Amino acid sequence: MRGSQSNSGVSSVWSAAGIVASVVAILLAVTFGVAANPSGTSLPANPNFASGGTAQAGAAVEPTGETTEVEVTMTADMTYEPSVIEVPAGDELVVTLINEDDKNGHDLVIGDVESSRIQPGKSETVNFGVQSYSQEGYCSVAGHKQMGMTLDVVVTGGSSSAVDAGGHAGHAAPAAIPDVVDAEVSEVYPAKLEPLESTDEPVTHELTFTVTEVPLEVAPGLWQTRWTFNGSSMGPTLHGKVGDKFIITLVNDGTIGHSIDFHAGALAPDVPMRTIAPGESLVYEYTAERAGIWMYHCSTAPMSTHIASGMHGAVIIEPADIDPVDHEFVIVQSEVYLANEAHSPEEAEEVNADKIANGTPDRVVFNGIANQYDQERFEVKTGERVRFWVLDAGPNVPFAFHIVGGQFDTYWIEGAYHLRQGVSSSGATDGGSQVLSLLPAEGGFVELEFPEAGNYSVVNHIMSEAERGAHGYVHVTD
Ligand SMILES: [Cu+2]
Repeated sequence: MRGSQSNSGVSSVWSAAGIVASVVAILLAVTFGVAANPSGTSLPANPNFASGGTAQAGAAVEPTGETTEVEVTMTADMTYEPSVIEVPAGDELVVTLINEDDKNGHDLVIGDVESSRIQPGKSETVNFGVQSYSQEGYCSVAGHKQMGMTLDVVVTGGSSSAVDAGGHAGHAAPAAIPDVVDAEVSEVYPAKLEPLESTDEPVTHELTFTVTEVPLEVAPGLWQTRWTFNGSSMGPTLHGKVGDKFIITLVNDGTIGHSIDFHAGALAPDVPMRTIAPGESLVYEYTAERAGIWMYHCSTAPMSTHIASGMHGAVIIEPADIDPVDHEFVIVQSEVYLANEAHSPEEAEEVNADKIANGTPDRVVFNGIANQYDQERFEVKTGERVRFWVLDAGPNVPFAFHIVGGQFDTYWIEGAYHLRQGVSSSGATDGGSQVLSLLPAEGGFVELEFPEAGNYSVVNHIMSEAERGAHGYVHVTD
């Protein structure tokens, strides 16, 4: 839907959606707080969120000393079978979980009890304890619950008022996660692009992309468990020219299924873009036929979650006659959706898939880390020619790339120059450009010279996104 909006309209649509979501969340909380739905067994019920007190009253149930044993299969369609478990009130619930999804790890959370992440073909028996009220169980792998991987635990014979009406209060829009005062990014992602070695011969690029799931810094002092290509805040930048061949070996060292989709090569996606299970690998081969700054990303569902977790990057295929410059930098914008306020790797949690679906990022970032180029600025000198390669990896937020105090004399987007060293595509010589406007997956480059020494802000000119971290500086010296 957002893709069809003009850029100027997007920011207002965005904030309007945010306001609507907040109002709806508040209304829900108020409605349920008053009505205290007496029987709705499909509602999530977490006593920790109880606001009306009804859940606590209903939760006190005599243990029967009996055990209800159930076998539940986890499927590749992101379902549990059966999807409803009936348990007499006071029984212990023991579930044998069998993962029949051949690509993904899954788990099951019921109340405070969580199974381990069960790998394809494996099973595990878990005691979820005495059941006193109906509640929803779900898979805690980021994005899976949102894809429908839930089941209902229906407690029979107990107090019918056991369902916690306050559960919805826990879904109200969370408070913004604040910046960490005086924190510095421990490892800044290098934005500098080295020039290609000059050869007219096609080059073969052979690389291994290893998928890992590791804690990384996403803003100064803030951490998140990221899903990565090769362990960094975004995947490596590949750089070549038309005619070059790329042979990428994808190795899945994660705990769930992953995949890769390179926009830089045209091919049938069926086989090379398939999801592979943990421990598996595949080889993805393509030849670059067209110039561009092409996105690549994990294409395993839900794709928004995999992209927002860090599984994206750029392939730069230079146009054949590109002009020489003194410096080249790469900026890939993406969004960060935090599940918690983690100030250390140990506290880090996976992405919050609800925030992705609601379009409420905590941070909007360049090369995977908010504000990192405020700390390590792009260093250039007056009069030097500088090229910025820019890509919007999304998954959701547009990118109005702008440099405060700068004007672009060269503007190339999605395969074509609109302006080259001050000459427009229609031959005019008096035009200039202020913003490179990109929707998710679009890319291009701009060039400019800086007229005098100073500090020039690099921003997403959708200013709320700049304020969320899509900001850096060019430091210009004489
Ligand atoms: Cu993935």
